[in-house]
Amino acid sequence: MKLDDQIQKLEAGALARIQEAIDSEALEAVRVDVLGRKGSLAQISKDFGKLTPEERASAGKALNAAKQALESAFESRKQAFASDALNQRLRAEWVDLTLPAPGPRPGSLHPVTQIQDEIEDLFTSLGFAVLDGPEVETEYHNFDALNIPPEHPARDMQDTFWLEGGNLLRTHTSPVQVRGMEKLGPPLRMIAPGRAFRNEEVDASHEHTFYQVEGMMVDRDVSVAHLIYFMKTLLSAIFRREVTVRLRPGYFPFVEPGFELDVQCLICGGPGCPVCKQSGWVELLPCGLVQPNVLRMSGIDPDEWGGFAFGLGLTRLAMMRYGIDDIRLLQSGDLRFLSQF
Ligand code: FA5
Repeated sequence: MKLDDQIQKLEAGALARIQEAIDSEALEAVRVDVLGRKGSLAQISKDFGKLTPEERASAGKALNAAKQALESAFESRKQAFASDALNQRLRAEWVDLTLPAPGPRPGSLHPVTQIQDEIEDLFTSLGFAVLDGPEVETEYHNFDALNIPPEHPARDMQDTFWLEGGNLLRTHTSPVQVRGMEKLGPPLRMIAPGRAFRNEEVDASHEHTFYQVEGMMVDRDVSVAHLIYFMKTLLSAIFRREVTVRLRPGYFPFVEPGFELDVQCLICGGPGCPVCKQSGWVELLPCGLVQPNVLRMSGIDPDEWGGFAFGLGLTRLAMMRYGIDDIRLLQSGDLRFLSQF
């Protein structure tokens, strides 16, 4: 076969292979095979030496024409693959700019904050002031002024985080009673919600950091009847249903007589669970009539004035109200838990 004819045949075969290539890798393989340094066109040009000058001129022309035709066929096929790939990517990564933006994720108040707000609303409607006190307290306000002098065994009732310089992290909100009496004097109605800290083992119902609400009323002729009235009002406002409570004697040096108000465990309903330590009851609301020494130490004459005080376990109240069976969830920061409220 004449070299010109061979070139034409090679060109036709290569054009067909270019069209049949299924992707850019297959196309590149055909290009190397045909147009590469050791490709079929290069092989053919090796035979030019055997030709007459006329034949060589004609074959050279045919070779150049074939080379140009093949190069342009490669180029247009390559571009077709590139634009296919681009279209595919555009389809996959298409963004509808007309869609409305996702709205802000709504937050909600922490369950303890929700109940604290309700308690504040209730007591302000009953004429109580809402007071705040420092979390880093003096030994005097946390213990001495509450009739718990140094060496008093009642100091061991609350494991204390002592700080350098004799201060401490308050173990209860009761020091705010003292600050309230010092600042406002009698007659006095106040509550003080806030954090308390104890250096104790953490379990389903005990945290090292938890919330209490202190309450105090100082006036003339305050009796246990007043105390019970306010405790009942508080519990029915919070639970909005019948809850079983029991009142038993309780010892706190700053009240006399002192009581423990327990609520029947709303997690298990009574038979016992880890939250109520299998007892069926949860300590929620210790309270009592203010010990005369406490009034006296804050400059109030106990012969003229009397009072009641209580220290509600706010974190435990939140557990009872919402049926939370582990106190540690409340400060876990776990959004799966918190977003339920
Ligand atoms: C007191 O802290 C007294 N200051 C309360 C008081 C005030 C009595 C005024 C009389 C007059 P107590 O240690 O029992 O008492 O704690 C009060 C409440 O806080 C408990 O009933 C409980 O509900 C809650 N509490 C105590 N320790 C923890 C803890 N580690 N984790 C969660 N809640 C706790």
